[in-house]
Amino acid sequence: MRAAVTVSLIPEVRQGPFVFTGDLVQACQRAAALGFHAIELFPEDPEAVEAEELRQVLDDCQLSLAAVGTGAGWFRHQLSFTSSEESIRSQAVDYARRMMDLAAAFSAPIIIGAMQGKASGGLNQATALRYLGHALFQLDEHAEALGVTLLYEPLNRYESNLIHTLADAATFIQGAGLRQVRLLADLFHMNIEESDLPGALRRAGPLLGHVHFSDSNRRAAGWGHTNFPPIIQALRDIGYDGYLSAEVLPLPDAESAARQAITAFRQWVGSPAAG
Ligand SMILES: [Mn+2]
Repeated sequence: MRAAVTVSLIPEVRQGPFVFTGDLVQACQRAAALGFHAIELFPEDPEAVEAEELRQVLDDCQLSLAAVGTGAGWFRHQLSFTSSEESIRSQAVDYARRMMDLAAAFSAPIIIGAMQGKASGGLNQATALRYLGHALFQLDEHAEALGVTLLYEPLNRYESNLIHTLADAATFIQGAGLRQVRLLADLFHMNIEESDLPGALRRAGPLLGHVHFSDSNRRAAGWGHTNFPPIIQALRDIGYDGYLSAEVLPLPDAESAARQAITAFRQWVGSPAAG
């Protein structure tokens, strides 16, 4: 397992669970200095990031790109896969595809979180899920062509009303015949929705593709009341070898949150070689 930290370039969501915000070069330098292996990037838009510039910064800092978030599609453009308007749904898929093109240049997956939307405005749950399945199916095909996976993140009940648990997400993914989609297990959302975190991770098994390494209060691991050792043990037991990515609030400040996240990683996971 390897340690990643979130970097947001989206001006609209400075209040979000992003450790570093604003300046990509500075963020990468801090992430590397603290010992992270990778960053998880939330670009302003797919075209706002020059792939060559990003590659240069990552190379200079000896960092990998763990994943690329698509949240700006919703926060900046209100694009959602479950909009009641067909044109918005298709723009949303197009936006995510372009983000995937950027991420695939680094063999990184994109994350589908906020863009999944919710059943609202007269749209019922069954229809919303059908729209979501249709969007993911189109992205699944694009991912297969590019040779990458994509990550679907179940959100807690206060953020979406579609799918809340890893088990329901796995059923949905398998039922829709999606081949490139993996589960993103966010330990903060899971703390609200799951009855047994290690058990849910074990059942996710090989479908698990990414972990948001966050405590119960969305602060850095170790600064809430989540019991991490059994969670790490479950990840080891299923042979998970992906990222633990610190998607946490920058509290009391970005540097302290990042330092605590990597300290917790070293305490509970150890060196990357110990996996
Ligand atoms: Mn998350």
